[in-house]
Amino acid sequence: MLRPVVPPVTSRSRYVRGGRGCRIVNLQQIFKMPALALIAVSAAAVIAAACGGGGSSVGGGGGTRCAQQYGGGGSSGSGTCTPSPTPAASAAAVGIDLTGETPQSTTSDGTVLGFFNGTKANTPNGSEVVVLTAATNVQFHNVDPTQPHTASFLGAYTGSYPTSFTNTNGPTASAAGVSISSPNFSAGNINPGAVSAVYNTGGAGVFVFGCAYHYLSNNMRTVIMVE
Ligand SMILES: [Cu+2]
Repeated sequence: MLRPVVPPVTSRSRYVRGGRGCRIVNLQQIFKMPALALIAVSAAAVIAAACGGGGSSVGGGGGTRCAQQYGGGGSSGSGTCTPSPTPAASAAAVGIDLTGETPQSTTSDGTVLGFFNGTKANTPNGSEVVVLTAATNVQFHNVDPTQPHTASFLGAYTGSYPTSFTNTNGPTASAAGVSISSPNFSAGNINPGAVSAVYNTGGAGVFVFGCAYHYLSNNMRTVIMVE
């Protein structure tokens, strides 16, 4: 003789309110309880709407739910949700390093030191003129193992380097997104191994950049060509 799956009402109510002793493991039991069933269906709808992409009329605006969940909107949904790919702000990398570097002579931009294209880690004598594409993202990477640096704008390159460090921001970082050739732009203090905010390369030009800490003492400087 089969025993009934659903316990009597009295024991069911005790199960629902039960604390640690409550053990409801039978799905059929769960879905026969109206309140729990409603919660379960709602949760399923939320998960479907959040992760199922467009076209669902159940949740209405599934993408929004997902965006809220990942944007810190405080959703209480517990389902795993794969966010639609948010394009990472790709940015050209400008490496900074002084340790192990020696001044490099260039054909038309004088002697440069401490800046280079990309993020080659602490490569001796990697210093070079930096070339960037106009109106794109750029980020400064300090790959120096021991020393903090800045990348600070010192004006257009006119065939020689300023004899003094005139950038008034120096260790103070400019706001993310601004043009690196805006007046007194500085990527600010960048500790060893750290990166700056993402900035914009702005308009074309040939610009002098230097480190606030080592411009005068080491001639740590370069030309950044934006083209
Ligand atoms: Cu420096």
